[in-house]
Amino acid sequence: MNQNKKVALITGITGQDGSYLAELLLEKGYSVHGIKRRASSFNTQRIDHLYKDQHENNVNFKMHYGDLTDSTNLIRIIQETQPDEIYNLGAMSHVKVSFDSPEYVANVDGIGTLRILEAVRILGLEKKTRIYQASTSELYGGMQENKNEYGFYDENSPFYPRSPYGVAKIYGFWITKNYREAYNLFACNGILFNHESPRRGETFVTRKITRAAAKIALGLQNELFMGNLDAQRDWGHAKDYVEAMWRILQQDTPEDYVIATGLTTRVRDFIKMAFEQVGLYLRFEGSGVEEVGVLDTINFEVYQKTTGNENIVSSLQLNKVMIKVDPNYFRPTEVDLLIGDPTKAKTKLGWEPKYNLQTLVEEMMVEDVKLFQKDIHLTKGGHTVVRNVE
Ligand code: NDP
Ligand code: GDR
Repeated sequence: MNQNKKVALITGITGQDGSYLAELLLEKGYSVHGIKRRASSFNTQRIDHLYKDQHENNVNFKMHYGDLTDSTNLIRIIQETQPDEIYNLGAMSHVKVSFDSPEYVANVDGIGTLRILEAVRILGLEKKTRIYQASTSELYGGMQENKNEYGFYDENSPFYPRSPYGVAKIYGFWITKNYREAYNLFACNGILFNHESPRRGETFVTRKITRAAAKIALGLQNELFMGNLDAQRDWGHAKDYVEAMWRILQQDTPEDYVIATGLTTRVRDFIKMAFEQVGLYLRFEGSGVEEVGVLDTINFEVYQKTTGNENIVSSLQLNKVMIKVDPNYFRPTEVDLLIGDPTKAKTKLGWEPKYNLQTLVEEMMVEDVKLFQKDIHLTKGGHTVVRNVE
């Protein structure tokens, strides 16, 4: 690795954000180290394009096996790499799944953060190493009375987490703040609202929808089972949000920042936007969208308009029931509405998102249509293509 470059260590590098952040830091001339978990099959699809033969000169991207549950491993990797910046993005990040594995989530998402902070202290790197902690809008829990006077969550809004994930992350938030105050560490929380992309994990709601819309348009799928269609989220693009992470660590003083778009959208409206990208328009059976209750079983009708996208749509049986609400996707406690106020980030960090929800949905749909068109070609060529469905 090149000795003169700034060094970054990313936990969670194989995830959505880790992959975009690695790209950004390499573009900025960093040497990038990432921690990946050992798995029984390949888990590096999102970063394979960054990988270089380690025997070449000046390789600036290196992976290390590791896990946030293993202090010895974290201490060793941090000692070896001597990072200027650590981005702690590793987490079991699925809110619904956290109800199934609450102890594991506490260990990884909560205590894992402590392990990183302690490793930096044990190694005497307090003055050298800056730390970014991936905090989340799930800390607010959607408590409407805790929004600020303008109706947003900001850096001063109280927390009220509503899942084992949120509770584990609140430990991560406070231990980061505590180590900053107790030991003068340059450790910051980015309180990021939902952010998505074509690389989003397939079981999060936006990607589940864009994949399904693409498959339905291509005639590969007939039905989509969803959870709470009335949840509202402040959705941005992951590429914009990793830029904010980097900016947070370039400041003179360590502080916490909300990163959000300031707009919120219902899940059902995201569905409509995604389907419209492939020329499919949704309406509810016998009633307008607004009249349907949250927990009802809902049947959608799909109809087609002439939009110029007809070439994508194939063998679709119109007016067939396509989308149903399955209570299995409901959470024991739900976060109904999130909307963030990014004013501090915009004024202090000079952060400005390049995407809006429309361009985000367009990009995700284009990529998912391409993905499944490729599958169709492969299948026609006699190959077996297996992709999991949620
Ligand atoms: P992903 O789920 O896409 O990625 C999570 C990453 O963490 C993966 O690389 C995963 O590895 C790794 N990981 C999981 N468990 C462990 C472990 N025990 N030890 C080490 N690494 C582990 O999440 P995102 O990229 O979307 O999010 C990045 C971070 O930001 C997470 O901490 C998330 O909680 C937080 N966040 C995300 C938001 C969003 O909307 N995306 C919003 C706010 C916060 P593997 O690939 O092997 O599973
Ligand atoms: P979230 O994201 O829980 O906000 O956490 P997710 O996309 O899973 O859910 C968003 C909302 O959609 C509702 N929903 C469904 N969700 C999923 N996954 N599948 C469904 O079928 C479905 N139907 C409706 C959910 O109930 C919820 O209200 C994400 C993660 O990235 C966290 O790691 C991060 O901290 C927060 O965003 C900010």
